[in-house]
Amino acid sequence: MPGRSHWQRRHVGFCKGLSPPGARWQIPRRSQTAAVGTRQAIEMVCPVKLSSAGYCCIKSKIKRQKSNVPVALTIAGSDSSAGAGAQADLKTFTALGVYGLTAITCIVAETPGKVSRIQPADPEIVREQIELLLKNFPIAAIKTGLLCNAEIVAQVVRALRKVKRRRLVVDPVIIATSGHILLEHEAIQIYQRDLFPLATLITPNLDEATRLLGHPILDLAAMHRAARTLATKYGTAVLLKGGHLRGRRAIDVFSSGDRTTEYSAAFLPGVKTHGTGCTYSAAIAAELAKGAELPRAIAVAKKIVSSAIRSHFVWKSGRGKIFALNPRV
Ligand code: PXL
Repeated sequence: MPGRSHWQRRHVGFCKGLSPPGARWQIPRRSQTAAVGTRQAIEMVCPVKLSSAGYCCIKSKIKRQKSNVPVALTIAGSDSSAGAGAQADLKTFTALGVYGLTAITCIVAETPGKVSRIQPADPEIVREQIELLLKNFPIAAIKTGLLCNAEIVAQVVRALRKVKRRRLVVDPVIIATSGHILLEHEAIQIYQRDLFPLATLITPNLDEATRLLGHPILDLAAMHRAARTLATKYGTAVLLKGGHLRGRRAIDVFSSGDRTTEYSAAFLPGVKTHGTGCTYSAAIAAELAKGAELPRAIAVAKKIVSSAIRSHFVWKSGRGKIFALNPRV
């Protein structure tokens, strides 16, 4: 039915089987509106007078229709500048054709490069958001971002333990690109003891891995060793992001304990990125939600991040330039 709106196609399609051959369809004008599935909406397009049974039959068909768009949940902070946090995750999910849900852990007042203030959410409301969403949506993958404090990490662990077939990407957001410390010592301990073992994948950057291992990681060989050590230590797969080494290529090292693999892309200098880690882990979660295996999900996500940096936005601001990633396929 070319040229007809989704609304028209839906109702006309359902009514057609019930009408006599040659019946003329009433296609509503744009100004005529009625909610999808209501009796008024169905009568507006149907060429015959419907009996109650006919109406019920159409209505139940409309009700039974279900979407097959994959669903992913992000448990993360809100970044006012929308380059990182839950906002970045939602943009990435949408770019990859995944329906995104959010459980907000804190509100961060910031612009790229400067965190001004962080207001944590009540840990109970964080858990309630997650549990409510898990009960009501077919969530195929979950990612965590900034969890803010020890109480919130504990509640997130409590909610996630109940998830059966868990596809969970944990981005251990400890330090912002600006250098701002985002997580205190006690929270990091709960991550290590309780959250990492639940994860399908953890995605530390070099600063975060240094904090977890207690020693600096200075070159690619050290990255391979560190990725293996972290995978063994926490019993989960690890993607150690090397973007901060500032070579000609941005190389990440994946380890699932027994072997390590490199994911490499050209390093793009001069773009002051903010939210690359969030975008990367969200893209991995989105691909997992679509059914990809971990190595393929990482490969696709790496391409998305590189493209988001390459096609960045830039604006003039009072103190120079302001950059934003542009996640798209
Ligand atoms: O990029 C780390 C990060 C994650 N999540 C939120 C943030 C930031 C950085 O500041 O604000 C909400």
